[in-house]
Amino acid sequence: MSKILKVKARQVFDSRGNPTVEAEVFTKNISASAICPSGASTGTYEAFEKRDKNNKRYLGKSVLSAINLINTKISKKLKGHNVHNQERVDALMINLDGTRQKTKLGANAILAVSMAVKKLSAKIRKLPLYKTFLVKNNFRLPYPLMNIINGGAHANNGLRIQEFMIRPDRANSFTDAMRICFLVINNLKKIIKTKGLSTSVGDEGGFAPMISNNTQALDLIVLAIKKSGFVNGRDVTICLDVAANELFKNNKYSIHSKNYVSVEKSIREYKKIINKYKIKSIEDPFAENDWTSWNNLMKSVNKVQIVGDDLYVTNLERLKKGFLNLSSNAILIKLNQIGTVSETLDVIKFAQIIGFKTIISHRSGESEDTFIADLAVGTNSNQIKTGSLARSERVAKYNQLLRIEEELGKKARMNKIR
Ligand code: 2PG
Ligand code: MG
Repeated sequence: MSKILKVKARQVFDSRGNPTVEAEVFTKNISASAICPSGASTGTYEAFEKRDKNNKRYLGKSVLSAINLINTKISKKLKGHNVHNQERVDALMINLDGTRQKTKLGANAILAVSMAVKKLSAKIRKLPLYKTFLVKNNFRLPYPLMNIINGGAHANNGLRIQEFMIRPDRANSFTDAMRICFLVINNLKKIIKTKGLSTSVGDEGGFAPMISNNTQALDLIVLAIKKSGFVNGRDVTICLDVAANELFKNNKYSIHSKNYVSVEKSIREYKKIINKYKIKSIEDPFAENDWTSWNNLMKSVNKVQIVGDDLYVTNLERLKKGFLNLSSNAILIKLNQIGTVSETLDVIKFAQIIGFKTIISHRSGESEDTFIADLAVGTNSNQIKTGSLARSERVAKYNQLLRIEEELGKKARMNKIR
């Protein structure tokens, strides 16, 4: 048994330049650290992110109180416990906090420690991190859901939909998947340039041209796929994250244009773009409490992946409700929505038992930490969503997956997309 000696935290910065928590866990001879990410379009039911709202030195955004809690209360609580017993360590922190949404200690404090414990355990056992989750052999590489045009809360171009992504469905290796995405992105860049639009990127590395119409963005992507020599809907498919919480008012939605319209009309519009652009996946098509509309969409479409992000917030109770309500057929997994590694794994296990696809996801505020790349392989998750081929905090995850694929060698297999 390796005993935890202490936990130490420090304030570092995320990809948006905002303060975030890094925790370092120590045994006698060795330590490991992890950095907590942070979202912009967050769901109401997510675990609580603790920030020093009243401390103006960092405009209310510092995480010094969370760090102080790690250095004192959490460190004291975990001292002497077995670093290999992740569930016990996580339970100790959950109980120490004692609230439903981890408001006392902050999920950002708890998660950074939880991830660091997991990494330290792997390091001591001299195992690559991905080998320490659920899967013991027959590892599968996830399909990348690569975000290539940013809108919504992640850009300031006025695009209603937050993320326009591509998925290389016919790729037969992760290396191949990356090459396909690389080609489409480079062609998209050329097309955007020729139109006299800006090729600057948004928070997740996708282009953020000043267009405000969803179909304009979709047309650009279709063209880029074609220019790259691929068939849209077959080799490469278009996937969306609508983040509809942000587009919801008085039971109406402004998804397809600036006007707020009924759910029925929104579904009709969804069906039109699904058919026209051969869209294969839609995340958060409706708001987090609008269970009926989710179910209506599920009943109206065929062979489309419907993904719950803000709807489930990686929370087992909400996932169970969604399953019974037939709300979706896939779940987005974000560690900091729930706040510990153990609870995240419980959700993944349940989702896979009920036949939901699991998609491991980054946050819009990320860091150099590549934990989620290993998590995706270690849970045989079907897809990973971690931004575009731009911004090192996004590319770092893809690079880690390339390393894992190389290490698996002949044993490496892609997951099944269909
Ligand atoms: C999302 C995420 C990640 P954020 O909505 O899926 O892309 O965004 O981290 O801002 O919640
Ligand atoms: Mg989302």
